[in-house]
Amino acid sequence: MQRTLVLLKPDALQGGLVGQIISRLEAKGLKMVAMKMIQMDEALAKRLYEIHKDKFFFQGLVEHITSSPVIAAILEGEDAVAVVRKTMGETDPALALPGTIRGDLALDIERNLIHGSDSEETAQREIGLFFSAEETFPYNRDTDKWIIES
Ligand code: 3AN
Repeated sequence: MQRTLVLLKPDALQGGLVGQIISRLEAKGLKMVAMKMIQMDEALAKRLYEIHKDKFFFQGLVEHITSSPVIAAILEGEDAVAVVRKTMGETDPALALPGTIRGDLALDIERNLIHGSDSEETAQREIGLFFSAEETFPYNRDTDKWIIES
């Protein structure tokens, strides 16, 4: 089982899209093992996006992600990193396929609603930025046998 970090960005909250986005990830079968609302500060935003620190859009990215609270969650499942990325769709909502979160609900690359870790290694680092072990809740889901063949 793999874990990945998801952030519903300020545009998701402000647009009233949190429920729809979570609903898609839940319906896919991914298990939520942590979730909270957090107001990110500049230092946390810069750590999250440090890989983009030399890009032209870095300042706008930091300003946007700190402009309003976000919802942070850890999702668990087989290939959770790749599955979340597929469900999110391409970074640029104009290129994201219909049926994906960004393809259906977003229009602008700087307002693309959701962040999802891009590899297992990144996921571990990003989960550590947002959650302590005590904030994570492993539990059994009785429906798992109907979602996953073991
Ligand atoms: P993703 O969110 O699909 O993993 P990344 O990690 O390449 O995409 O980019 C992180 C964020 O930076 C994106 N979600 C988007 O908000 C912003 N971003 C990426 N590329 C561009 C770009 N060319 N112009 C403006 N913003 C961008």
